[in-house]
Amino acid sequence: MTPAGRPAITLALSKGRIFDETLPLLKAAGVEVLEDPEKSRKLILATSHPDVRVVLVRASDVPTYVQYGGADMGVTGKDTLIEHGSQGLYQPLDLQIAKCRISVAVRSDFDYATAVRQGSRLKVATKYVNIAREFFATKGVHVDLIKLYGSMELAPLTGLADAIVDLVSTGNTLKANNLVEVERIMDISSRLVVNQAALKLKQEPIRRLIDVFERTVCAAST
Ligand code: PRT
Ligand code: MG
Repeated sequence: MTPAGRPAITLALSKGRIFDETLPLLKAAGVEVLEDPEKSRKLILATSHPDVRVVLVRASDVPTYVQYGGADMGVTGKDTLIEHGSQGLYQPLDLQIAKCRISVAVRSDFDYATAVRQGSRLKVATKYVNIAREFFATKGVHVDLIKLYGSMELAPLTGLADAIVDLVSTGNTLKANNLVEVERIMDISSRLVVNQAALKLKQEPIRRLIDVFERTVCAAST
């Protein structure tokens, strides 16, 4: 509760692109974050709105925080939601931010099409094992999945894997590492997620934020 007796709202964000791209939406709702996460070491950031605070968590931890009520709301990539599962999360809005795609990439000298046609078993390194498993199963391609937590681009260069499943935005990282995108699995953007109990208990302030975000997203896309 705030000193005024109103329910406070905690919003979980991850540092970097999600934080940066959520700021204009907050601003439209009259909420300014009072500290720069790149400069401060604080994990709880006050805002200009006495009832709203921001907590900084790892991108892949946002759904967990919101699911268990450590935060009332959060912003998280569709990739993270699919990989993590979205049980118990209300997803009212696609915010159309932090856009990218999830793709399959291989070394430019690797003949992916022939390997697939011949039914070869592929070694695939990824952070997104569930998305990759589902994609290759649907395609009827046999894969050995290798779970990594970062720098996926390195795997084909070192012989750890034939292919990677990773996020691509400009494609510059692939190009710099002599990799090529051979399949586009799905387009990704970030969603607003809300704890279902919080939505009932703090309905009014949460609805108000959702409404402003929705209007701002709509205005930006027209
Ligand atoms: O970095 P950390 O391990 O802490 O966590 P994270 O990688 O999960 O977080 P973060 O902040 O990097 O990404 C959060 C979310 O942003 C992701 O879950 C996506 O929904 C979204 N997003 C949008 C992206 C990108 N674009 C993106 N380009 N996330 C990661 N990337 C990576 C990409 O994988 C590549 O390695 O950025 C690199 C550069 O991409 P190019 O193609 O522009 O060169
Ligand atoms: Mg990252």
